[in-house]
Amino acid sequence: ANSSSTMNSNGAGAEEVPSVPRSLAPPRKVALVTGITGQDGSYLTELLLSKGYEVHGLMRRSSNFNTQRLEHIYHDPHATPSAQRPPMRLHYADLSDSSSLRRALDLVLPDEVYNLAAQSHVAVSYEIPDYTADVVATGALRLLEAVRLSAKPMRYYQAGSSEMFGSTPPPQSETTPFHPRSPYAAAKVAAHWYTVNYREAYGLFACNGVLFNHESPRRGENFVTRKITRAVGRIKVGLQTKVFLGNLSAGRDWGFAGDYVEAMWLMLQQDKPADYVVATEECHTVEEFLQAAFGYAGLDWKDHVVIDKKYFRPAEVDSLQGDASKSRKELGWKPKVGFQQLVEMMVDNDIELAKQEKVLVDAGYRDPKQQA
Ligand code: NDP
Ligand code: GDR
Repeated sequence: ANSSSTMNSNGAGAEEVPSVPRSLAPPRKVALVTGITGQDGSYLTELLLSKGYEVHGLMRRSSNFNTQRLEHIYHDPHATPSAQRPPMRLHYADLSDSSSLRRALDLVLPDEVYNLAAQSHVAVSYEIPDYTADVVATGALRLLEAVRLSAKPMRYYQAGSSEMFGSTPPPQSETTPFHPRSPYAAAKVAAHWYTVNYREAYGLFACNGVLFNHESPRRGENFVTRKITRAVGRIKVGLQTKVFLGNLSAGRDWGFAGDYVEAMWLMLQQDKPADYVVATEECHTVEEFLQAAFGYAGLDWKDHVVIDKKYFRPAEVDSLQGDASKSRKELGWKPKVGFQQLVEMMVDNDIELAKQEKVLVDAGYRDPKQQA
């Protein structure tokens, strides 16, 4: 018996199924991904499957289905023979529960572990600081400890963040001092140093990716880029007229998530473990993002944006712009998607989504005031 589980035929639930019979499967690398249901988890899963990996994801229990970003990858085991299904399995676990992490590692015995799970919203981390620290910092420590105690050697990737630089001015590189400005950022700094410590103390192959903001059509809808592009789509088709935002002058180095997961994988393929900054090396303000997104849709953002103080943070990170020269040189990594292309990709996606919502609204199946 084992605890492996998958989505049901709606692609959204979870139920008990037997694990992949290893003896019958061709030899392939095995990866374990925490946070598989998130933006990066879904892109990383696609990348690893395309490289021939067997991918195991850890998902937390939720009262709602939380597997929407994986629906295009998942095949119902009752409808599709196992030989035709991608080698991907989901298991329940939680970063706050060390026994679940140990059990998952013992069951899966991965070659590579990608720790992407987090309470990843900076503003929300002020509302739930204990929980954020528990999952982001202590969660990483729990997983590192489980990896260390495992009989099989495993390579470990830690999802670090440019938020760790906080108020230290740009450009920010691997040698820039951290000055975190939120409970989330402080917890990521702790996770960063736990990872360095496990590398130095136990010789673990453990890497920190210090990734600057990366976005996509799969970005959570309460991060500023997606909040803006969702609003552009809905305004364009007449489902809303206003969007409420906070600080428009903050600068971010925004890249495409699909490019960034490649850097994660590259880090674990090197001869030696190290830490790497991953960034486009360009900074744009939230206002510039507004101009690009509304402008692309033929709209003027000033007609639609209302400033609401509730979206300002107790402490802001004013300006982030990475120096990714180490990743370029040592990993051979560079971003493929630029700022304008990223904005257009997200706006195109969200106009299409809004058109689908509009059909439901026009047919009386949906209240136009209802947010997505
Ligand atoms: P998301 O918020 O989209 O995904 C976070 C994932 O973590 C989700 O799968 C979520 O599950 C899961 N999760 C949350 N809490 C727990 C928990 N207690 N136990 C297990 N899983 C949990 O984040 P991204 O994909 O954007 O980011 C991935 C990682 O990279 C995060 O660690 C983030 O902090 C970090 N990061 C992100 C950057 C970005 O710009 N996107 C930049 C730098 C770092 P559920 O789906 O159920 O919510
Ligand atoms: P960030 O992303 O905090 O950089 O963290 P977010 O999109 O939340 O904020 C970016 C900037 O936009 C400003 N802002 C608003 N932000 C949100 N969410 N909602 C608003 O209405 C709004 N108005 C203005 C913010 O003040 C901020 O300056 C993201 C997350 O993915 C982290 O997990 C990750 O570590 C970092 O990126 C790198």
